[in-house]
Amino acid sequence: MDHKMFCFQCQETAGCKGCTVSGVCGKKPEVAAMQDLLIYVTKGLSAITTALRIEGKDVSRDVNHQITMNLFTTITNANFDQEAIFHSIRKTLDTKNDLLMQLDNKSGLPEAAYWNGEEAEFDTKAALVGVLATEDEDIRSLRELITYGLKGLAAYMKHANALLQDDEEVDAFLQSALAKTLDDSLSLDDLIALTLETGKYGVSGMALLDKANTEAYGNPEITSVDLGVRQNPGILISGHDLRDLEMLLEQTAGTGVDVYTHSEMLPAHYYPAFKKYPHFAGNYGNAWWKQKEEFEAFNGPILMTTNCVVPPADSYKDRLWTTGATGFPGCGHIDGAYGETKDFSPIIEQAKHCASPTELETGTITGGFAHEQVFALAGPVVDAIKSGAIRKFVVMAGCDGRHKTREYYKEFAEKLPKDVVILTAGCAKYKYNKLDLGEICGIPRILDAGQCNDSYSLVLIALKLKEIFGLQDINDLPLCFNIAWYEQKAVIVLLALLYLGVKNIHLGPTLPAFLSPNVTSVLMDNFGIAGIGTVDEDLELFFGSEQ
Ligand code: SF4
Ligand code: SF3
Repeated sequence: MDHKMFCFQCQETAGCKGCTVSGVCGKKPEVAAMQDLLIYVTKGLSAITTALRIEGKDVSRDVNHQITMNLFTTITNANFDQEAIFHSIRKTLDTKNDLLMQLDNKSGLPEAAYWNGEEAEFDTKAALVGVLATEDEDIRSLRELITYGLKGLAAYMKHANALLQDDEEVDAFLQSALAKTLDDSLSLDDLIALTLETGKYGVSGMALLDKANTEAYGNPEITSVDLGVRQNPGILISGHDLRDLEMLLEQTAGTGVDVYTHSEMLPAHYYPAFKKYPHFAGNYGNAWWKQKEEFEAFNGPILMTTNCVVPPADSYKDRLWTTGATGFPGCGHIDGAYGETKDFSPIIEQAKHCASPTELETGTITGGFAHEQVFALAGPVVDAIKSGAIRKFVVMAGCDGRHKTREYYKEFAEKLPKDVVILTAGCAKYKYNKLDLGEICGIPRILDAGQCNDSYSLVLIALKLKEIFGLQDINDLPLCFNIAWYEQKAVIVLLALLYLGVKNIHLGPTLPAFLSPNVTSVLMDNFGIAGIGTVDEDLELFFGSEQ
């Protein structure tokens, strides 16, 4: 079948409008179609689980996990494997049929709850249920904004689940909100309220993940991370899943194979629990979008635990492995159910026959400024603010990406007034984390809290400062937000910030294509959301003309 696609969920969408022929990310139309259908049946399943809860019936943990896994699978740069997505649809239809039979009152269920097509019908159905199935552009915009936020939330829940932490209340909300995106009776105002409620649960999801990570691995602490390489062969681990890293470190211990982090796995070095592994070597390379050249040079196997996968070159495709929600056709995939120990031995065996990594750079970078570590530094930080040595903080969290316009963030960091400190989290930091921006009273001018989900740490830090300074409103702090976004995890971070009442967030390098003009106006009028201008204009806007 000839596939037409429409996807506009990420910042790099074609022409800032939508990918219609093939994804800029490399997603093919047939994969996009299966992702659309997977979202549709997952929404149908969520309508059933929501109705079951209303009848006072339990929804199992496995079903909650199936739903979050389905959403995670459709995040930008997670899964390019049509077969794998096809199986997830099949499995979801089976679960849906089982649960439908348990429901007494089926009135009011959407068509997606009933649809149970044969595999031969998947393509035809997919073409009818994509983003454009909602005709009104404002309703579509809000439905997608909510859905993308829920995808980000699902990803964070999945990471917490991997550490055996669950929150039924978050799953119940996530499913009811998914179901509501199919409900034609909801008005624009209802959907705006649901958007903010999604942000509220975004905070809960990030809090759960923070608890899961810190209970399992300790509180991040200031750490200097090596950027160079050693002599042994290595395995490069990328993505966000710390439990996968732990299993890999356990299984590589004593094998003569070193483990290096890549992109969003860098902050793993900040956790005390991972410091006990002498073969945990350092961080290799940069943000996700440079992986073609960097994975080539690494020489050993690469394990992608989550987004962002870039479709690999043939030269290293046999060294690229996926696990969890990720997948790429032709690459090895390591399975592992909830609570199971994954078997990474095929990757370790492959590594033993590979050359050691080619050195890309040398030196170190410093990070680990998550909430507890910054609270421990509260005295000097508060003194520096009171004395005027630190004039302002700028939150530059979020995502990196390949587009040239993102050079803005490097230049912005370089030109910042010398009394301004950057708070960061997520892979956005790779635009400036290797610059020497110096220190203020011993406090580095770039404070990296960790992964994108650790934006939660930045919020806790802001709330602590608010308390210390006795302020009523978070917006009265000497703090501004200049956030870079790319995929749907950044959407839930943004919604969480809006829910917490943060105003005047600047979002770049472009505003999301899925925000219609009217929805954009609502966000601008109520929250002061804005795009970015030139570096000089924005520096003046944030810090005044004297800078
Ligand atoms: Fe296009 Fe982004 Fe969708 Fe990929 S995820 S198809 S680049 S909008
Ligand atoms: Fe980066 Fe993909 Fe978003 Fe977790 S790894 S921040 S883009």
